[in-house]
Amino acid sequence: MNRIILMLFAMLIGTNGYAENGYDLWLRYKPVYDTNKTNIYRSVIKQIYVAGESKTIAAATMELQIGIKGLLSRSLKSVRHINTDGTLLLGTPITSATIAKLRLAELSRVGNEGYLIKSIRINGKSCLVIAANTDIGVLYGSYRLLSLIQTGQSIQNISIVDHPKIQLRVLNHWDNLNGTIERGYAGYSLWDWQRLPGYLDPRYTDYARANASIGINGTVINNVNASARSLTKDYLIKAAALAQVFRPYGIKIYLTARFSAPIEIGGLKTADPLDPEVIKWWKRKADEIYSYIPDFGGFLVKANSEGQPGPQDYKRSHAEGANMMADALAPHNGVVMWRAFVYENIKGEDRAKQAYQEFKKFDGAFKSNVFIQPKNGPIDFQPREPFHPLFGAMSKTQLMLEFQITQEYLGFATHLVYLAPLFKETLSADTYSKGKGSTIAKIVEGKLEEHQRSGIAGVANIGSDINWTGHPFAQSNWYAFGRMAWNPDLSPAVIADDWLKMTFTNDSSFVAPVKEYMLASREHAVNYMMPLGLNHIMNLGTHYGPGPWDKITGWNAHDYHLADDEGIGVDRTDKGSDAVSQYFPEVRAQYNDINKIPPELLLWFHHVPWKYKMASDRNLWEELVYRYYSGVSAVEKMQDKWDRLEHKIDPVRFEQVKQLLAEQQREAAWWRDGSVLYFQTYAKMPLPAGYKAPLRTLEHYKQIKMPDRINK
Ligand code: GCW
Repeated sequence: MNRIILMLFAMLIGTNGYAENGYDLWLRYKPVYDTNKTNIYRSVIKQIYVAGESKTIAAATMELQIGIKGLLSRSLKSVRHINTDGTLLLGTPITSATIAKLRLAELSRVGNEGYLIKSIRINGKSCLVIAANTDIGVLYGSYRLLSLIQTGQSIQNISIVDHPKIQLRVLNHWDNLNGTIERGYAGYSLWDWQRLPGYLDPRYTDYARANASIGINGTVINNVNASARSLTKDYLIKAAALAQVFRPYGIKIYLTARFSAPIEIGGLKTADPLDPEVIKWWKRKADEIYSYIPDFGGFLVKANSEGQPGPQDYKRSHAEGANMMADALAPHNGVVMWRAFVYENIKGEDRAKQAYQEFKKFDGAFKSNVFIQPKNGPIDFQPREPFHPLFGAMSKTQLMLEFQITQEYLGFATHLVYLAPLFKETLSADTYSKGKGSTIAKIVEGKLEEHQRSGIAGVANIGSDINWTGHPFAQSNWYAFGRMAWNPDLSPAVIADDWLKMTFTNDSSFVAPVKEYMLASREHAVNYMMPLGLNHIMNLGTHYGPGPWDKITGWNAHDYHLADDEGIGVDRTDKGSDAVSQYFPEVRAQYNDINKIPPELLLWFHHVPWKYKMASDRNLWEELVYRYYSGVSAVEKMQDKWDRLEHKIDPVRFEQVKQLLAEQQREAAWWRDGSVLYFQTYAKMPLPAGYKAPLRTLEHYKQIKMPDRINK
């Protein structure tokens, strides 16, 4: 009862006068609470002088007006000349003679999307200039300026020069035409196909604002398990309407292309990529798409994977399939993003080796507008995987890295798991392909092998929920993906810090402890789900909750952990499946050697005896138990921590997170107890002293069914 009254009260008043529902994401623009700072900010920005007429410049101006109004309670006067100190000047050397006259040398370094924000005296007046080579650069600079104020940083005497390190920074929506989302945990699809193109939901603009604010410049709006219908005229017109909303924000639309579309919607008898009719069909289709969407980005393709059609259906290769589509798009500058997530549903070769085996041989065979898109790890977005061996192995091919922002294997929208440390782990992994320092970040940036194009993708966690992502903290994963796509060198801590301040409060007594937890949260989840390199032991139907015992046809959970009376783990060394041979010698030597492999990847590469002595001095069984229990107790500690932060943020989001943490704790304990009891049947050792035994039997945990939910 008390809780309900509290919630109602909160809905009426909230901390800042009204309830916060999370809709505004990190673009809340709440008043700066430090009056000194407010006064300084106000003296630096008194009025705005905008050069340029485009919709993008209008979007930048609108954002600055809304932002400054919220942050500094000031309506920015728009002027046409610099007549006082405190003028914010926006534009490019093309749109503004004043900016052209400044001859800003930095602009030669920022490319098409970068910007500079600089304090400059013009005509004796102190001004703040946001300059770029393009209007999009000006828009990005405007968001950056607002974020400086949102996070309480100085904007006096500044000089910031920034530009993205990766060209294509793309969200992949796994949204179906019927409104459901594959692996989406925040409600239904944002795209209202029924009412498009006539009705443009204002959410589309807010979606574009949020993405532009973190530098995302592309979106694949439909599922990789694609429907050919999305390429029909009706749907292209709808997609074109979305493209029109996104365009001012620098966001291009891409579509997934079902390989068999020429048969399904084209009336052809085949989709053979070498068939002249098929080639003609895709060319015409591309021309048609560009007639509706002149800046269309290109196709994302999942071919010959998990039952999807592809060139191999006609005994043609991935290269022949991808190149045929690339030729159709090339006259329009479109690209093909061809996924490397392929494996046989029937058990045979080690699944971790399959993508490399299928793709490596085609290195150098792809057209210049093709990307090959591997996931971060060789199996499937598991809580922890070693990096994908294709990185470094295909130096003549543009590789587009795919992360999963939606938490398919990391607690859906129920668990607080901050993914930036996972992203960072992959980006900073050293492949040694060209000697020490050949990191995945450099490969993806196109720097290491000097590719013309570069790109990175993230499977979106966005849906129709009022706060976009379901869990309030899942917003941080969308945010972190964008920030790291722009600059892979950023640290997860800096990103968490910015996000917390913009999303909740600048109060350091809130930010510091919550940030600390966020940074460790992924490791905690690994520990209570799949520690020590274990993977794919979730319930195989729902992908939720523990299921190391699960058996379905084809691959079953046991194949991924291979527990027996001797030990546990999959031998992928040169004595086992030899997956280690797909890595460069330095990495291979480390992974192959049980004494050199980090414990976090131990059971991915080695089958290890239960009594094996770990560096911690515990034996393997004890270490496994230790990790499962420490994962759960970390969540419990976070619950205590969170309770102590009650009045520091608005009550609605406080209460939401509190409830979700309680769910997370229950489910973490379910993971721990089910898994420990199951593995104990092989290890045949008691729980080490000091651990509380699970309350129920293994049979009980095996029977737990995940409650129904939409879009699982
Ligand atoms: O992780 C698996 C998911 C599938 C998904 C597939 C893929 C879109 O369980 O739902 O299908 O990966 O990435 O293609």
